[in-house]
Amino acid sequence: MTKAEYSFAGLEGGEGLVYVIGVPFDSTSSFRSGQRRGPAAVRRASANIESNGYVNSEVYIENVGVIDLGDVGVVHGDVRETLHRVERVAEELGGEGKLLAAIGGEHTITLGLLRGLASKNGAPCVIVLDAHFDLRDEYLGLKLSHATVFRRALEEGVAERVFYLGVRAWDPGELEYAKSSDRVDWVTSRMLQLSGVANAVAHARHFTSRCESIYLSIDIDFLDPAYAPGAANPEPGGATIWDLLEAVAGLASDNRLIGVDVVEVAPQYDCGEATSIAAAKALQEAILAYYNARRKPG
Ligand SMILES: [Mn+2]
Repeated sequence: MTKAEYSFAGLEGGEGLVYVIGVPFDSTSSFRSGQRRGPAAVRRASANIESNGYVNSEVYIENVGVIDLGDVGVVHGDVRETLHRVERVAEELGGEGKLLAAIGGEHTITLGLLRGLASKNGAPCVIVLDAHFDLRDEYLGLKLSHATVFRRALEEGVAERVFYLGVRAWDPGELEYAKSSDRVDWVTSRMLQLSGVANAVAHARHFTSRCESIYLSIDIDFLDPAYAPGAANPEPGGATIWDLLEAVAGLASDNRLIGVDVVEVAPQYDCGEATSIAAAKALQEAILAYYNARRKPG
């Protein structure tokens, strides 16, 4: 691990309910790379916004017990070794009633996080906020890529089932795969707009109702490019910032949650740091929702 310039929410040390790590990796990025600078930008944003939530509006991040351990020492250009290192860190930090919160980096890092957490806790069910399925068998000749993450996770058994919110752009092959698997289900971005975020969250909760543990993965391209111009693979027709925070709060309010990540922020393409701030706010909301859920009896 290497020390980061800013810590998440500007917090230092203390008793931990939540561990934060950064994974500054972007080597398989195929369009607008630069997600290696995501952790620094999201932390900087998190240290400069107010510490209460949007939904969890009367709870404050400094009361949760967040420990930022810095960044995983990634190896640029070597996805296998980087995932191996992420896996070891996740295995060490995961479980025992703690929440692991990771800041990417490209979406590929989620595979390392799931491998590590699954080896400790068993495979979680994964809820993904994303414009894309990331279910290709291979992409640009690579089996390990930001576009294949959840195909590998399902095959390896490190994700029990996967539910997507906000998908709207796919390759015919991955749509076919998604339709043929009873371990995959989704609400498209269009259905989310038409039926509302509360229905989408209820659908996700139903699909994961029998799961022992939950992992929440937030690809910032879930948001419309209007709200997240600094996404690495922006796709029109996405969610609003209000939908993002409502969805995150609804899904993370669950004491089965063992991990959360926010990925795919490419700060060089950002405008006015809007994307980094949205990512920081979403991760903060997830942590506050989890903290609130843990405080409730039963
Ligand atoms: Mn993705």
